[in-house]
Amino acid sequence: MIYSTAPGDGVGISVAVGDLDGDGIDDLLADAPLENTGDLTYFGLCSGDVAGLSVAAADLNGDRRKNLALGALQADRRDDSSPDAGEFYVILQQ
Ligand SMILES: [Ca+2]
Ligand SMILES: [Ca+2]
Ligand SMILES: [Ca+2]
Repeated sequence: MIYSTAPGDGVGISVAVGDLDGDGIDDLLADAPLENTGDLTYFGLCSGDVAGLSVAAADLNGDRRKNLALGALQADRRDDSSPDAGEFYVILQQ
């Protein structure tokens, strides 16, 4: 069982399954998009972006390994020019 350590974190709102580390065994990703206590950090994203409200695992670069796609509903664009316009990230493993 996966559970949150703080009320309102939203653990389980978004989940994805896919072999993210290439070991042949599917991995489970469960995000906490409403977490605001600093227990979860996405480097490059700001507090309040609601990162992880949507997640997906798929091979997006053709290397046969699943990549993680992550939506940040209330992100403001990299230059802060569009408040709450949202952003979308793809994480490519090395
Ligand atoms: Ca795996
Ligand atoms: Ca891939
Ligand atoms: Ca925002």
